[in-house]
Amino acid sequence: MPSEGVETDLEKFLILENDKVHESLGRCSEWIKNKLPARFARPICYSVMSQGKRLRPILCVMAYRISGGTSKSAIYDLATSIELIHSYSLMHDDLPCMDDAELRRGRATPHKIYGEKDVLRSGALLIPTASLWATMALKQLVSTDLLKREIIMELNSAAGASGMVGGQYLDLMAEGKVVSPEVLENLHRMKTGALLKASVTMGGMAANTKQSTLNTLKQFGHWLGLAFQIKDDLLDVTSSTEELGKCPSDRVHSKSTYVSLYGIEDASKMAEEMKEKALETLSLAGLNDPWLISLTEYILKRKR
Ligand code: GRG
Repeated sequence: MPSEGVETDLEKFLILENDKVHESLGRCSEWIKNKLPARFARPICYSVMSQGKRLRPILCVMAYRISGGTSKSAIYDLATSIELIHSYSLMHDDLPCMDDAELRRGRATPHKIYGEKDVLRSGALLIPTASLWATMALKQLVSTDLLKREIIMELNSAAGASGMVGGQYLDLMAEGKVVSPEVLENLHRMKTGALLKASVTMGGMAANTKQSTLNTLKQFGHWLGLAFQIKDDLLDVTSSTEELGKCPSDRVHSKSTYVSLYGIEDASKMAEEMKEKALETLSLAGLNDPWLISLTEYILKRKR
């Protein structure tokens, strides 16, 4: 539990959790290396093993714990399946046909090293790999086939047309246009929010928690996802490329963002409001887990 220096405690907690996620990603990368020619495996390993914040898998593990999940190590593999989807989305998002980015997580984007073709092809492999990795983890975590199927459905729905890919499509179509606040919120809810929401939902489901707790986690994930994306928009204009470890910014692609629509001050207030709604959701349900509360606060305080 966090004690007196809550932020320092959270930092330590995140480092420990990050290490466990990293370990699972390492095993998954080895598994991929053993199955595929190096030309395919290298871009995947480069991307998956780079230093991300690992928020999605960490949220999944936290939700599992607060839903009563007994600390089975396989939960890290289930959580890692979400990070695999996130990794492929970053590999593809950075490609010349999308954001054409040069820098990600403080180093060259995969296609700058391995070329566009190989990154496109190998990135796609992470989609079925995520489902396989999750299915293997679920064998150890969950006893009924129905629940296993529902968890895999949750992952794939969040990643697909009504979630991340659908949101990315809307985002690409909106380039150069000023969209309405409703369109922007929907786009972000799908592109970024869906996977964050699925992270906590899958954690709760893996613990076989009751429906009311699942509903709370989904509602929490919804607000957290929006707060996270508004903060992402804010960081895009308030932080340097060095601080963020990525480029270029949304402005280069003339994207509508919370900042372009509302300005820095109002966007900051909105992020704060969404975060408060996320915390209120937990508190109303009596899910006052100190780590999850500090992580929620951190999402708005983060510098990258
Ligand atoms: C075929 C249309 C189509 C899409 C393919 C590319 C793609 C799928 C989706 C893009 C989704 C995307 C990149 C959303 C942005 C999410 C986001 C805010 C990422 C940054 O997340 P962090 O801050 O990053 O957690 P780290 O590096 O810490 O993992």
